[in-house]
Amino acid sequence: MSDLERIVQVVREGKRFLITSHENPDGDAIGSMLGLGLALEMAGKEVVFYNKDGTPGVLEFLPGSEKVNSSLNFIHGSFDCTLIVDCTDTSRVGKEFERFIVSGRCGTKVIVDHHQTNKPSAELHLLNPDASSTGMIIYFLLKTLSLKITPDIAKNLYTTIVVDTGSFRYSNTTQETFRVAADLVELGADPWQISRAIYESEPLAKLKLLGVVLPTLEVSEDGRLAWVFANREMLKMTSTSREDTEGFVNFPRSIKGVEVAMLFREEEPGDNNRTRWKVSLRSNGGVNVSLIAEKFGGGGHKRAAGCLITGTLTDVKHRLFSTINEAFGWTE
Ligand SMILES: [Mn+2]
Repeated sequence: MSDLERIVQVVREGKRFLITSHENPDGDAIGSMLGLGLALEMAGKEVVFYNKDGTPGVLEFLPGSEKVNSSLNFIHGSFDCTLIVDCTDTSRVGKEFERFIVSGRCGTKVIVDHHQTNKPSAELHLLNPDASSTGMIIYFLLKTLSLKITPDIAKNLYTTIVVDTGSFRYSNTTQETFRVAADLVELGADPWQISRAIYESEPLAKLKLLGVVLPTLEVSEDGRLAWVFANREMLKMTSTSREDTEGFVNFPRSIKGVEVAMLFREEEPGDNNRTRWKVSLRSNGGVNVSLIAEKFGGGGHKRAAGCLITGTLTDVKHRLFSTINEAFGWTE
């Protein structure tokens, strides 16, 4: 039996499901969780939604977003099945979830994802690196299961596609993307309402933050690398939080000739009070930045990846840039 056949069986037979995704969830993570979970609820199943960081404010417009728990403390009993979406590695769900796995209450663990991986960490996997979003994989899974896609489910799944394709602009946008999106619009997703909610509902403070981050823009001598950074001081100064840097990496990426763009975001200090930087990497297509992120213990896709590096910004940049130059045979 294939994994897909077994997943269909586990989902049909199961009564109680836990659905989760990676920390710092984006629109694909939350939209996939809700799109899948609402469909299971419609089929009469009990579903518990869990994400360590809850639903970010910008995604609260998603139908069902209030159902997402940010703790497993109050969850009793065991599940028949745990579905982990938009995430290949259970450690990215967080420590609380890893303890939950050890407690043996997860039932069959299923990973549904479109990230590239060599070692997924569950019993069953539904992986398709060619899918524009995890929500697209969920869409086909719901079809296979003959589950109805209600307007609320359509809104969630359509959102996963919009955010992961950069509004149908990135190279992961295919004929199929438009076909599925068109179907979801027919089923009740409103493109204008969704793009307005995602892209044109920015808090003023986020634009103030952009105003202090953009002057940090630099380009390497050969013009291949470009980056900006946001330190904790800037966040404090503008009363913003880390999630407000979302999308900033697109500014260095938009420069003509740039092949790899980066956003360095200062995180809470780690052990020994050492500075840590969350690095978002974007490729304009020629090179695979997930290879770079993996070298620093992170991961992602060919064109979008991330990792966490400890050290001063100068040191972190130096290590990262030499790794990039070496990996792609570019001379500094
Ligand atoms: Mn995704």
